[in-house]
Amino acid sequence: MNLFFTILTCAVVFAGVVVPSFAETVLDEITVRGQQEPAQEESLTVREIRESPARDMGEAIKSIEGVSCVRKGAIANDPVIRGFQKDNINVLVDGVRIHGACPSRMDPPSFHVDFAEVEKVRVVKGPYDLANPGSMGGMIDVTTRKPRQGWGGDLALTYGSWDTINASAIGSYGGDRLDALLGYAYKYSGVPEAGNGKLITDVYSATSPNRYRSNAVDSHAYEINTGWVKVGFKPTANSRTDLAYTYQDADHVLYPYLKMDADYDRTNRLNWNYSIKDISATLREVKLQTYWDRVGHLMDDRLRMSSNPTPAIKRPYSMQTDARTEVIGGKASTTLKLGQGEFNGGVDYYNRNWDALNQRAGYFAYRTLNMIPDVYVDNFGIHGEYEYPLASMLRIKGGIRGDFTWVKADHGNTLVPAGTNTDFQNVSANLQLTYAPVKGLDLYLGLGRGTRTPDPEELYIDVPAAAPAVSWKGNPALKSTVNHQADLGMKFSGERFYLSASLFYSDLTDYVNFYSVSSTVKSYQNIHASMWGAELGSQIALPLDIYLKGALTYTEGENLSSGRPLSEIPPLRGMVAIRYDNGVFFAELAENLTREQDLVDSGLNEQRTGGWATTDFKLGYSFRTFSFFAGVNNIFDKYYFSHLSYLRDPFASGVGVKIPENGRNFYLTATYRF
Ligand SMILES: [Cu+2]
Repeated sequence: MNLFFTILTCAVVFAGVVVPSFAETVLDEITVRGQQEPAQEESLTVREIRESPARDMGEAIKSIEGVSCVRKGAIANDPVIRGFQKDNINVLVDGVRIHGACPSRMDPPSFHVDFAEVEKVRVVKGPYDLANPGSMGGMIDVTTRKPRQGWGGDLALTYGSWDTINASAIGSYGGDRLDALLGYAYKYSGVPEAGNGKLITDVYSATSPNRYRSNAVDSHAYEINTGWVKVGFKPTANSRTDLAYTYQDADHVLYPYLKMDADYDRTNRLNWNYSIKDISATLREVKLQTYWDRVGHLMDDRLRMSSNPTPAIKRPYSMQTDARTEVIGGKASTTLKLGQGEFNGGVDYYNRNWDALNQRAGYFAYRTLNMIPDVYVDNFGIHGEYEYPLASMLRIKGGIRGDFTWVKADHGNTLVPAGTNTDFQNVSANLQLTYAPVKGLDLYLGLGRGTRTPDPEELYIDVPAAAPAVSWKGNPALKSTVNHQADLGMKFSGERFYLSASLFYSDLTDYVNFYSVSSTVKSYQNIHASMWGAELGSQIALPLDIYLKGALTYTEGENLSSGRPLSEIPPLRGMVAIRYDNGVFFAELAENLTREQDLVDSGLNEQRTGGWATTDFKLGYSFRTFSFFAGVNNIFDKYYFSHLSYLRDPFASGVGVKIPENGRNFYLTATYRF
């Protein structure tokens, strides 16, 4: 602490003498967060994205109240909103629905967008997005960067502990009619070390079949190349069309949490948009979108001892899964000015295919098993929302959405025959009231009904195993989950501060719960569940360019059918940060605190996780179009575990095996903008 205050004092003196303050980025942020963002939404600002040493978007948005993530390796962080994860939330990139191919979720949707592509991340907490199917517990809306006016470019290079490299180059041109952007990103990392000085791959006993081979334990953790191009054209002054394409190739991604690692993960993402504005006094905007994406994923255990338990056995691997998923979709929407209010409505459609083939040695003799049996999901939806100012201090917004979903397995497995199908009809709706009795005070009430259909894995996955090993089976009889949620929010803000508080309660009918059917079978069941929680956030600008930030997040989930806690719920978490920032130079010290999680699902043998505190420090300096950032995370080299970052059977790589979080790590970033 003393060291920090010495640095801080030096910084204040140095900055006060040498550089005049010219930008007030953090103050702008306070204004946006306090006065412009709706109570149920949060965002990651451009500044936070620029400063963040995060390897991916999932890791970066952990800084938002109410958001955490599940980690299975050094990258591929999977966001969790409050207690909602996986298909209980939507993660969309420029409105594009993208899914991971891996049945063990090595590649969550957020993995398929490079952090360097990202301009803004908006998080909607609760069932308040009606423009997309399935935003039952919330939505993460990623907006990618657009070209700036004229010729421009951005170069960024981060180098850090364990040879971590985040490098990106973006070139763009923005004209009156035509604009274009070209980007490239390269990411690489060695295997991180935990606070105990051991590699995160070095967590297995000397006899575990899942331990890494000696030549793989310290191989690199991942290597990812991403390239993207975006071309825009304005046919008229009030219309625009653009086409964007991204290709991502991730190689050799280690997942010490699981029994296999990824050989590759290849993504294609194509997105076309057209919009026309100000058509008439009533017809304000019409938007059209079509997209296509495809992910191919191959994983096996060739880096683990299980692949070749004895030198006598010659085989490349003992298990492998070859998976792919593809989505094609389209949307049409319109904005109308009706009376004093505004109407937004539209229709959307998507088709998703998911196929995963599994091969295993031993009893299965490398027979190909239809793990996910070539499943097609078709979804058609229609939605409308109306926002109306009831009085100068009171706004009301309400809407409704209907969805038709058809699911069909083209192949069969030991669980279902080929041609098995099911369908769902769902209605989502919400009503939101914002009341501002005095300037600077906003009160919010949200009532929402959100739905989501069971996904192909929960319905039809089949991973048979010879007992005593555990089989993993889908449940073809699953129903859609319905979330009835109430949100209360309060925001108190001024020129130099904001304080926000929110409280939610969620009643979940037919929540899809993973459970033990018997000691040798695990599957999914519909249960009655509830979740509640609260978040507190604040940012304050003090004199002498000093800023304080604090956040607190809590969620509790209960399986009302069994009276047990829900599994994988993040524990109580808080953050406090002090920052000196004069617009040219900044220094920030942050303390992250997490309480132990003892609300665990004993039915899945979920274990409690202890509490922890870590300290991060960063510095930054801007000189003309150059910026430099340097930081150290987990300064005191704490050895700790995140409750969400390990999984249970049949996904877990061993009984009692937990993967620790990263130990002390340094990074240096240089950016150049022209
Ligand atoms: Cu995988």
